[in-house]
Amino acid sequence: MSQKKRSWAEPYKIKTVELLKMTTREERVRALAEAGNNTFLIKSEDVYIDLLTDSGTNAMSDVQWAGMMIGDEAYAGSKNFYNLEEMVQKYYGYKYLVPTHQGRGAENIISQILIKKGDYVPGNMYFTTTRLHQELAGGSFVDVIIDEAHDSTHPHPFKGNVDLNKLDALVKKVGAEKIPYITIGVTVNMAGGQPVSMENLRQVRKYCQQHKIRVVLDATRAIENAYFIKLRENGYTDKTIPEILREMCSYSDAATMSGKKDLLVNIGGFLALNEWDVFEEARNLVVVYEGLHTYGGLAGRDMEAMARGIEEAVQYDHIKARIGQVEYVGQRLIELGVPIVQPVGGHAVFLDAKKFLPHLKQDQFPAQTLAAELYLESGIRAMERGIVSAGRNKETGDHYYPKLELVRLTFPRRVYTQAHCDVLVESIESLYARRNEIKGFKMTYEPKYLRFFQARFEQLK
Ligand code: PM9
Repeated sequence: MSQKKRSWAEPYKIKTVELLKMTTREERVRALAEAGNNTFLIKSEDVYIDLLTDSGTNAMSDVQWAGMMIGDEAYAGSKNFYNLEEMVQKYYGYKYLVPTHQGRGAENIISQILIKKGDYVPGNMYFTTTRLHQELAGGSFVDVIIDEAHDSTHPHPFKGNVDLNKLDALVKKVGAEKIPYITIGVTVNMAGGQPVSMENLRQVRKYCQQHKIRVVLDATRAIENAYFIKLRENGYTDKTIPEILREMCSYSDAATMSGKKDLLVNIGGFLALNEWDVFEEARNLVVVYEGLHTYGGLAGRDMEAMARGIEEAVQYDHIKARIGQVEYVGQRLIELGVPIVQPVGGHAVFLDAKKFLPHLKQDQFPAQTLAAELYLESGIRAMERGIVSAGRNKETGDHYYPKLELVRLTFPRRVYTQAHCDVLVESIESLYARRNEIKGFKMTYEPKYLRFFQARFEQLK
């Protein structure tokens, strides 16, 4: 007898609510014009469902809020730092901890310590802030992700994997001494939240050990990656999320972390290390950029919330529901024939703007246009992850033309319900129905660094 399918529900109940403002189309037209058609520049109070990012937008639990009340705000030696250090050692397995205000603080420090001018830093697809810090330190980023990652519909279960042949080709071309480390993002944000397999991490570790290249994990969404390994990789079904996470980290020398994602807080990050010498330098540099090495730009209460967030984030019920929500939206869009990145990733559903708006050329900014149109349609805010985010080649000055031209619908953790998800799907469905009428953009203002945050656009006539 076949078993009846049982419904799914969020594994929490709601204790405090924040009221949402519904806007009219006229109000949204005005708000978008003031924002130069860039969703980053829209005021939050003009947004109905905010899927701009999963960064710092999480809902904290009562236990985390209780932790905020026992913040030890001493300048030096806060007890919350020691608690955070213990949690990072326990769940991630690194020996040393340097707290930072957020992920890019850790990226800045590790880049400055390890990269010399003229070095190369391979990675499994670029991430905006990570690559910029590598470049500012004098390095050049080289993409060594497998080809499948650049194909929005390839069904590879671990599209975040490193292509060892590409890595080897780089080592042969420039020499291992010019490669201080490889960055491995788990999961890979710009590829659509795609995971890396344990087998691949093991192979990269082995190769890098042979060539004396360090492995630095971008552990920002490592817990989500661990869940995909449990789901998809042979030999891991019966392992717990903490066991998988520890094993993943064991194949690296260090990790940069934006706690604003996996760790269920609104601010915070860290650099975690195993080598004493590198730690000593990092502990020294953090004083220059962030604050003393026992707070790194954070209040004691922020460190406590992050320490408690780690324990909640590795719970199976939490991570299953978190990724389950993203999967739910992804599957509904697939059923409607809307082009999205597949397999559905961990933190977001990514609309394929090249396929959604095939009549627009890439330098008419299809993903930027689509994100703006989604806001006009429904008040839902998403983010461009295409040519604008990719920026310009620092040598030639030309735009990078990434294969993936995406709009990211990013899910804050524990914030929206299944009903919000249904509203989202219906909004995209009606936008898809009128896709042929949508005109592209030209860029009218372009800042020098990380242009996607502040660039402005005008609609083409
Ligand atoms: N990610 C995101 O929305 C926020 C800034 S970019 C819009 O996805 C990875 C994989 C990230 C990330 C931030 C950082 C930087 C590093 N690695 O934002 O500095 O996704 O805490 O972290 C954002 P911070």
